[in-house]
Amino acid sequence: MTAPNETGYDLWLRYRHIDDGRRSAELRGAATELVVAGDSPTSRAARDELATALAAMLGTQIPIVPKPSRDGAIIVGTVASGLVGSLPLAANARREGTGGFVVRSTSVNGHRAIVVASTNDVGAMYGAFALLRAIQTNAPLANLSIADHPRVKLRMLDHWDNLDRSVERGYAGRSLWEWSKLPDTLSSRYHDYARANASIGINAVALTNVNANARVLTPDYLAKVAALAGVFRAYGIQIFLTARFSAPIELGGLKTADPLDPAVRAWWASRAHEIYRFIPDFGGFLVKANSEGQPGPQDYRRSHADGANMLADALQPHGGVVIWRAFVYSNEVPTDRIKQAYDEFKPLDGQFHENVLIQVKNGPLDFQPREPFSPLFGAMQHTPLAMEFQITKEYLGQDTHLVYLGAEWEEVLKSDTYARGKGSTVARVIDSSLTNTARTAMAGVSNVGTDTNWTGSQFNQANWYAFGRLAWNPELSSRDIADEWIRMTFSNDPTVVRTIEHIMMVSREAVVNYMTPLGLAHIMATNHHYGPGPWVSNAGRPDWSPTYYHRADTLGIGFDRTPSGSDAVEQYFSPLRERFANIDSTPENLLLWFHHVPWTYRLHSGQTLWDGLVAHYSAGVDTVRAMRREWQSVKPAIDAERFAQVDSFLVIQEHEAKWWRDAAVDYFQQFSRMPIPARYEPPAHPLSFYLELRCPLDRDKPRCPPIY
Ligand code: BDP
Repeated sequence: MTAPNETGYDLWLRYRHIDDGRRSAELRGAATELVVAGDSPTSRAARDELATALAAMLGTQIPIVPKPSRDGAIIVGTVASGLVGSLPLAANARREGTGGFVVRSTSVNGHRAIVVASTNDVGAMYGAFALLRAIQTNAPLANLSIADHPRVKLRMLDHWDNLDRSVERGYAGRSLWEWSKLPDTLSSRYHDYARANASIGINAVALTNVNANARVLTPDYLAKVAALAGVFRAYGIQIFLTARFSAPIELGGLKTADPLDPAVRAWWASRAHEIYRFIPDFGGFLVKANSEGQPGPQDYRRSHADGANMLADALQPHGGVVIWRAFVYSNEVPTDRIKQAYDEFKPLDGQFHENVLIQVKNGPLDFQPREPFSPLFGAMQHTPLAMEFQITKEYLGQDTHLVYLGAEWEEVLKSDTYARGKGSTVARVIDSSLTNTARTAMAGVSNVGTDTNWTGSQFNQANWYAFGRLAWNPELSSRDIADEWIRMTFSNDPTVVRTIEHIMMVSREAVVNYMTPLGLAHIMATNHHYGPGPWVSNAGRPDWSPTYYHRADTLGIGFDRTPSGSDAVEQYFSPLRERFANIDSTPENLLLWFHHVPWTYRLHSGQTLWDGLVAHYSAGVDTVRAMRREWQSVKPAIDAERFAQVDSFLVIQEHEAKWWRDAAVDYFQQFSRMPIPARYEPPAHPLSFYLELRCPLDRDKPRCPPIY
């Protein structure tokens, strides 16, 4: 039987009818009636989700009753409701804290039941989603025993959405926020977006681009934001806005935005007051300042701490927080760009007010396919540091390339900073188990837009999903997360799960290989960041140019960041700094990040660096070819519509992997002057061909015409 076509709109919340007779009988026995305590908007959201999902999976409505009366009730509620039964269960639920819950197969008044209990409505809703996940992923229902809670308090999506509905680095259509129709018209997508986020524990969203427009802080827009907050609130989601640092000048008519100027401080205080009049549970501001031309406190010779603290003081009476980004670099500063965030922020450790978090990109450069973790993690132990991952794959093939980012993020989170000796992982900085800061946060730059499938491709949904799950618990394994997502999104068939999981798990190393192997970075085309451009040397400023990063010459390739070079290694704790400073102990996958390496250097494989570079580039292409074959093998189990979309994108990915590989190999060969080993295909075209390729001017989806 062929599966009915799906667009992907339903994400991982598909709740398809269960055809397997055994499983269907099991669920029928475990879900004879539904009891959801309370009538808050959040309890109603949980009840509606469960009722709709169970009806769809069973093919019949189950009764919603006020009290359990027979075997097989699903009972959801807070401990205070008294409905969720026994004391030990209540004690467990309490231990899980805010947002935490237990899901347990148990007995209530002599009847078999599944109980979802929490101390709070949002926790009970998360528990309901966890139960639905267990059902969708085929977990046995007779002995459920889940106790879980979020390890990170703010789990946030950052939308880089502009007020004209364009999306910076968005590859999935336009912005979801229909500003011109708000507040009177509420798109049904807002609700589905909130459900999807809540189902993975996301509890905050920044609606607007970090390259901010001050107008979002005006009453006209605040009324629109309040309407969105009205939809999101039931799902436990708080709204943040980006604050343009110069807003007091642009909106307030002041002559300055100096954070120490009393009039400026008063302006922000009254703006905050007004925001909270519209949105009483407003989360706070996300700020990009003195970065890439954005205004900031340094325009007035004040520090990042002065700027952040001024906004923090404005929000403090209302309980709001400032999330201040550490993504700063300046072309007036002559040092290695990757050192600058640390140089700026490390000296400010301890100077930020209590309601400030510093948001740090995972690596010290800019969301490249592979970077070492940012040395700020672990270095600022008196300041809450938020992780910033990029879900939208600006540098990793954007909408079309299949790249599962869970693997990348796991690598970052598991990295050991050695800040307090061995075991001081980045995850432990983020969840504060290492640093003990009261506030914790993880943010992901959203990949969501108006495309029917939300994220531009079916597999990009997995990255939204994985982000939420890792923000909930940074110790989760990306493989386990992939497993859940595949089961909910495609199928529980073991062969399908195994095959797709394999595709996903190899996909990240594939993209590293065909774009930037062995620690290369930032060698993509300028502006749109799509496709290879290692030859670019005039991208406006030196540290935007690929040649600045790869430094290929006839002697070798790579950026010397040892003490004899930029000494960026010095920003890491021992023993990492020594490990990275020494070419022999540097992990090979970061070799060219830290060293300028002779072409004839011997890699662990025994190959010369040049041969190894060609081997990695070729392996990237080969892996994509294998991914295509593997995808073909699951065809019978996937609906035609989604199958075909993924399949056609894999064709693009294979072409473009080869384009990347051939262009890079041609280009670097000019410097190595060594032959391409006979066992690898020669590039399809000479370098001049790639140099002359021009991508069409499509701002949203830059893509070169097929070239093979
Ligand atoms: C870079 C993007 C740019 C963003 C910037 C940022 O190319 O569009 O504005 O990051 O994070 O990756 O602020």
